[in-house]
Amino acid sequence: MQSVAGLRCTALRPFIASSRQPALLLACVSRAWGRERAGLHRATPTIAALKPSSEFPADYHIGQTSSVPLAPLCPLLAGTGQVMAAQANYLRVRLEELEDAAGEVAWRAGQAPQDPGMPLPGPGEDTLLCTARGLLKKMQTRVMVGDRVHLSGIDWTSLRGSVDGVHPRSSVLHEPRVANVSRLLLVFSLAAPPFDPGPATRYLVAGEAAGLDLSVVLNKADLVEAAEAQALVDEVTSWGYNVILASTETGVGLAEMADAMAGHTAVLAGPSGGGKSSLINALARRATSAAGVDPTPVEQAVGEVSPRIGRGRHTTRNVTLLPLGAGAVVDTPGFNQPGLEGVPPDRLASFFPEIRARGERACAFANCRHLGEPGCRVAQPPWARYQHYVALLEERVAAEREEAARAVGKKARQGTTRVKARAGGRRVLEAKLESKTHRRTSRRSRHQQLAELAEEGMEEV
Ligand SMILES: Nc1nc2c(ncn2[C@@H]2O[C@H](COP(=O)(O)OP(=O)(O)O)[C@@H](O)[C@H]2O)c(=O)[nH]1
Ligand SMILES: [Mg+2]
Repeated sequence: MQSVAGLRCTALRPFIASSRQPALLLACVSRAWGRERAGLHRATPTIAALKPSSEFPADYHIGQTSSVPLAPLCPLLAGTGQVMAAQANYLRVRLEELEDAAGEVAWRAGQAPQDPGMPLPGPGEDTLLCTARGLLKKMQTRVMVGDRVHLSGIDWTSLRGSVDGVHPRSSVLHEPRVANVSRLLLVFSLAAPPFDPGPATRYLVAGEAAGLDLSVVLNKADLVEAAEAQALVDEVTSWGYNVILASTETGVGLAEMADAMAGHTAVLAGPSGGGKSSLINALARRATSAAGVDPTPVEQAVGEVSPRIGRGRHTTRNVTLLPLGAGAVVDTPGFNQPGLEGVPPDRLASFFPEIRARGERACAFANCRHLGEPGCRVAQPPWARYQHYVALLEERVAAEREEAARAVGKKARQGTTRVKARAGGRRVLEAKLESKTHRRTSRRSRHQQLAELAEEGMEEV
């Protein structure tokens, strides 16, 4: 084990310091050799010899690369992270844990490693540019933003790695499309634009329907009188929500928001102009100054990828998780006025805390819609958002009826007879020729349907 001619000096640099860890050194050297052999980069024989280390395996010679397997070579180069962004074939993954040789967690983000000699990402270097391994693609496992993924082949020099597994998702949000969201903060401004309970209720119902733990942020507290702000805080609190009064101008409420989001993958949603992006920037500035790192505006961190990674700017159309302390946050530009398509009329009541508190099951009729039916315990006595409940119920009932009518029309169109106009305005029913529905499906479209089904199935995982 004398000669390492042909290995790139840079590939070895971080690991020589930790040559006490033979497995790590071994992995690094063989990985570099592997790439050399694959012709991925030209030989730069900068290091002629590596100091023999007494702890280095005696039977290992750096020249004998053929006996050393390639990545995932060394468990020390493996770990777990969260997908922050996905674009084309690349995933940006923020490292959360690194594993030791036995596959045990040896380091967690924000903590000191158990072994002080362990090489760790430098400040701002905890995000790796990764590709999904071929096996994952073969199994049609789609990786989503927010996914917790297993990484192997982590290369500190180029800040790259491979995703070789996806951990089970705790939740999947469809708009924006993010996995593992554990907290929703709905941001409304108290002024400019003023707070309006009607549209706010629509957001709250959509949030409840998504089954997320939600809080309400009433922002721009600096623009209204303290008494007015307090009155609105009290009103929304009386609906049954946890309310945070905030302002990016005065900084009020930022600490409370940071507490609510700590360690979570959070989504900020609400009407455009409420101050979501401004709040995220203020929170990011707060987090970075608390950590003693130079404050970096989030927009910059979002818009630009590290020059070391060498990727371009992410467009705002892509959902991106922004790192925020120990957690991450998703800004939602352009998700205005949720449509509530997934809310069936008979479930609407369960998305109002006021109705839940009144015991919706306590009405005389189990299918009571709370529109003043005899024995209804919800419609009376009057409560603040009752009119918004009724308006949304009417909307959902009408939408459902329309949908049912469309389905009937479709069925009629698919029937076996059709109306044909004859001379003199006579209309006769005529048997339909064999329609497309009864034709044999081609093998090609059968295969395509199967592939689509399999894909859907994988996405549900
Ligand atoms: N006075 C005041 N203005 C704010 C506050 N937060 C945001 N704004 C302003 O509100 C406007 C919309 O903010 P933005 O963050 O883009 O809202 P978004 O659409 O929800 O992301 C911008 O002009 C901000 O400067 C606040 O706390 N106080
Ligand atoms: Mg915004």
